[in-house]
Amino acid sequence: MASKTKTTLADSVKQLEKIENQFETLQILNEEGEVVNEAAMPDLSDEQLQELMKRMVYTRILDQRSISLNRQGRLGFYAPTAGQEASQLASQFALEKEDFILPGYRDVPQIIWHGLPLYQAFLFSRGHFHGNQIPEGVNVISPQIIIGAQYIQAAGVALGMKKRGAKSVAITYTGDGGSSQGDFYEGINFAGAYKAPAIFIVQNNRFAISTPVEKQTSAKTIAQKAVAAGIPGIQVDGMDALAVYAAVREARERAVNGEGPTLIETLTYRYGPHTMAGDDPTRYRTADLDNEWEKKDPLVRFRKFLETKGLWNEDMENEVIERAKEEIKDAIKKADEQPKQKVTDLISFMYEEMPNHLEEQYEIYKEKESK
Ligand SMILES: Cc1ncc(C[n+]2csc(CCOP(=O)(O)OP(=O)(O)O)c2C)c(N)n1
Ligand SMILES: [Mg+2]
Repeated sequence: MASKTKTTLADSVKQLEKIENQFETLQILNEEGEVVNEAAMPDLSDEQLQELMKRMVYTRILDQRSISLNRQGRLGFYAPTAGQEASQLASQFALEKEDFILPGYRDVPQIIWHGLPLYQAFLFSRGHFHGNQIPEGVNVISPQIIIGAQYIQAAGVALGMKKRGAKSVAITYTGDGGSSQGDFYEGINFAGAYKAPAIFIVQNNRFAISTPVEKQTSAKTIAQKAVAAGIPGIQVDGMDALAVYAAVREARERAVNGEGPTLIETLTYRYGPHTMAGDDPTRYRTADLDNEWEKKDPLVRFRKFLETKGLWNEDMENEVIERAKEEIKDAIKKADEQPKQKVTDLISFMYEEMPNHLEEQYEIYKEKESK
């Protein structure tokens, strides 16, 4: 009997190895911007390719400006995004307007490109309630700070879409750290069980603040965690906009065709600190690792690809940079012009119907504010 038990477990170990080794990384553009996987090439027009590049350039500038504005005390909470543009923007680019985004704190670019006015994103950073008043028709919620919670919400939104017969998807994002949360497993499992049209993205930027991904899990990939939920999982090169786009587009097709959710792990890197609250990446990352990832830069490789096709040049790049700077300046001005937030505003906008205990507090603050 003893030897039989040993054999059974040995088979399971082999099976695990086999499964793990089947998770390859989808890449379409290599670091030189050359197409290495023609078969997976997504169907995008020249204009769409240019638009995606414009958004990545714009967002890199937005990141630089947001960091400066934060240092000047003109923004509040900010989680830098440079390095993650392909992972963030190509995934949003694969969506339709009716799709719903449930972002984490680093995913502000996706919701801006999905329609949230920039000045409201700045107000969100400042903790101003108007930053959370999402305009009608813009299918996003405010960035979630509680890691993993958005996975549960996405499963629910997706199930709601399915029940209404909508041909749309809910997409959500977390990080390598977030993939260790219970909510992550509950979300993918629930959506799988109900074949809800959800797309679960894990942006694996190798660190959860200072904790390296190696300490996060003994699984070889995060994508393979889909197997236990009975849903497909794929690992993609998250510095390759085309690979990210192709994977999300296909996941969207499956979802709207009633085939259920997909888990997508994007291998990426954040160049900056975790947030602007004061962590020092040199304490937990080596310069060698930073250099290795900067060589994979999503903008550099996509730019090379477009230049070879005659679809991009310096003038186009400069035009986007200038436009970004102008629009950011206007948006921060508009954010500054918003009336200062009052405690009564905070109370009134928290719930659709004000609970009794808050009514009392509301009256107290109304009185104070009138003086
Ligand atoms: C439930 C929960 N636990 C802890 C935190 C504190 N916290 C904020 S960000 C973070 C690291 C998350 O890392 P990762 O999921 O890899 O995302 P990244 O910041 O790298 O994009 C932690 C632990 C939190 N916000 N929520
Ligand atoms: Mg991370």
